[in-house]
Formats: sequence, structure tokens, C-alpha cells
Amino acid sequence: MTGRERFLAACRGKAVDCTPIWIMRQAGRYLPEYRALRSRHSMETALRTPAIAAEITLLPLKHFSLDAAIIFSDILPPLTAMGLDLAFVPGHGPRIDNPLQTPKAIDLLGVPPAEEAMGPTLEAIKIVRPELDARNLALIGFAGAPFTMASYAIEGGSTRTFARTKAFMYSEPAAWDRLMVKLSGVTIDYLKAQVAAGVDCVQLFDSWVGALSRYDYKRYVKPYSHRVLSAIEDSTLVIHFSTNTGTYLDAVAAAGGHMIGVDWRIPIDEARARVKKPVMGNLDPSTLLAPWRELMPHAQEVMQRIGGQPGHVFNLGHGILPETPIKNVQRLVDYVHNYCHG
Ligand code: 1CP
Repeated sequence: MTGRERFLAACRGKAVDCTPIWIMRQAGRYLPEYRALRSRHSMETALRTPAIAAEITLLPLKHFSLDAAIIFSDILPPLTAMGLDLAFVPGHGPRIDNPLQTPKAIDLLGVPPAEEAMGPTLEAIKIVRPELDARNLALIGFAGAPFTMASYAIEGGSTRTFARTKAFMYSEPAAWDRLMVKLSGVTIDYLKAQVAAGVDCVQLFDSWVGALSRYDYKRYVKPYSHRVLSAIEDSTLVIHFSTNTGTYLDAVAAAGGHMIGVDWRIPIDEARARVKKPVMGNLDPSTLLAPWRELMPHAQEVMQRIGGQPGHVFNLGHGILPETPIKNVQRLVDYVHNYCHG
């Protein structure tokens, strides 16, 4: 099978010749070529210049025999087009200078079409597609899920507690609903545009939704994630990813997605039993900082728990850490591809 066939078959829960693998945040700071590019261009320039974004997308494929590439972009730039002042502050991360604080601010947010919001990413997809056709690899598009997007829009950056987001959600439920409707509308349009531009599959990142209880997930988030996922599931394959949601993964899976991406806090066979769908994951990214004699048994544990059942894409449980040695990634990719279920 080609990498593309193997990856897409696994997403559909079909049999494969060996387990497909890609790495979340594979086009990032652990790669020397990425760091060199970023020393010449700001994050904003990299995001807004299709040729640079396309080049970064292909960087990991020079080092590893991955089955898929993920388009280089970020989940946050659509917020700029909606009216928020987003900056990627070097050494700090994303920051929004005018975070949402009032219902009025939500009513002032725009709902821009995808070409206006994310034109350069759509162009980058069109550049990368023929390159991946030549290599027979899959191309993954992505967007942030409504809760994770809302959390950045309200907090103005990263947070440990999500206190402002939750306080807003509880005290202004009608405005929360209007915000989530706007975010899901922008996201549906953007994901559809990525499919039209050439991606094989999309991943919806709900990275931080695990800060909520099951009750709050169902009440304040699930209807909007479902709105996004149900709008695109017929036109493309969808991976629904979250972290820290092990205690209510069934509700996450019920919101939608062909495949459910899980972190390392739940054994992958338990996750699969809970979601009754194909699964992606679930190696702890920090195991890639360990020597191979410790890393290997962790990878083996994931493979053994899957036990050769169809419907698994190997991945980390969250993004690869910037300090990860390239050699460990190479060994991991080869290990997964050569693994034999006895
Ligand atoms: O392989 C890839 O890296 C593809 C491109 C990609 C993706 C899929 C980037 C580039 N960002 C993302 C998604 C993304 N961005 C998520 C969801 C995935 C996850 O949970 O890891 C999130 C939460 C963001 C927000 C964001 N952008 C952060 C996290 C901040 C936080 O709250 O912890 C950061 C550091 C960024 C900047 C960014 N985006 C991408 C890169 C390579 C970087 C680092 C920029 C740099 O310093 O060069």
C-alpha cells in the first residue's frame, strides 16, 4: 500500500499492510531546518507566504518515512480575520491584545469567508498537493474546535485554569452561544475550503476542552463541535482530537469524527472500546526524550494494546516537544512500520 492508501484506510477502520504514522506538530521547532527558516522569517510571514508554508510542510518528509503531512498553518489566524489582534510573540506564544470580554464584543466579531480569512493556507495546500501526489502521501488539513478557539479569544493567550473562559460561559450563556455559532460557522467554511483545495482528511483540534467536566462539555461545547463535524463528515475524513477527555471520550466521539485522537492518559484499547470508532494516538510526547531502550517499550505497549485490529493511526498523544532528538523520531517511525502483530 502507499502511505496515502494506508493512512486513509486506517482512518476508515479498514485493514492495512502496516500501521500508518504521522506526528502531531511534525512541522515544527524540533527540526533544524524549521528553526533556520524561522530565524529569517517571522511566524506571521511563514503563515502568510504560501511558498514558505509549503516548504515547512514538506520538511519532516526529508527525515522520516511518514504516511501523511499536515499543512503548516496554525489554529489561531482565523481569529485575526474575525477582528482580534493576534500576535505570535517570540519566546512566549500567541497573544491577543483585545480579548473578548463582553457580549457586545462578540456581536462585533466578523464571520469572514475562508478565502479572506485563510487565503495563504489554501494556496499552500494547492502547492503541496502535487508534491504529495508524487510521493503517494496523504495531506491533512486542520482547524481549531470552537471551544479551544473561544478559550484563546477570551483569555487572550495560554492559560492554566481557563477561569475567564468558564466565567464567561457560565455568566453569559446567550453570548457564549452566539460566539460558538460564529466560530463554528467560520470553521465549517474554512474546513470545506481546505477540502476543495486538496486535503485528504481534516483534523479538528479541541486541545484544551479537557479542562471541562462531562456535564459542561455536553452543555456548552458538544452541540457546536457536532455542528462543525456533521457539516463536513460527508465530504471528507475527519479526525476529532482532544486531550484530557478520557473520562468522557464517549461524549467527544458522539459529537462526531470518523477517527478519535486520544492523549496518553488513557490506554488506547480502553479508548477504542469507549468510542467504538477508529483511534489515533497515544504515545506520550516526552517518551521521545528518553533513550531508545525506554522509548521502545512505550511504543510497543501502544501496538500490543491495538493488537493488530484495524482502525489505528499511530501518533503522539499531543504535539512533539521542541527538544526532541530527530534520531528518536526516525527510529519510532521505522519501528511502527516494521511492527509485526504475532
Ligand atoms: O506540524 C505542524 O506543526 C503543523 C502546523 C501547526 C499546527 C497543527 C502549528 C504551527 N500549530 C498547530 C495547531 C495549534 N496551534 C494548536 C493545536 C495543536 C496542539 O494542541 O498542539 C494550538 C493549541 C495552537 C496554538 C499555538 N500556536 C501554540 C500553543 C500555545 C499554547 O497555548 O500552549 C503555539 C506555541 C503556536 C505557535 C506555533 N504554531 C505552529 C508552530 C510551529 C508554532 C511555534 C512557532 C515558533 O516558535 O516557530
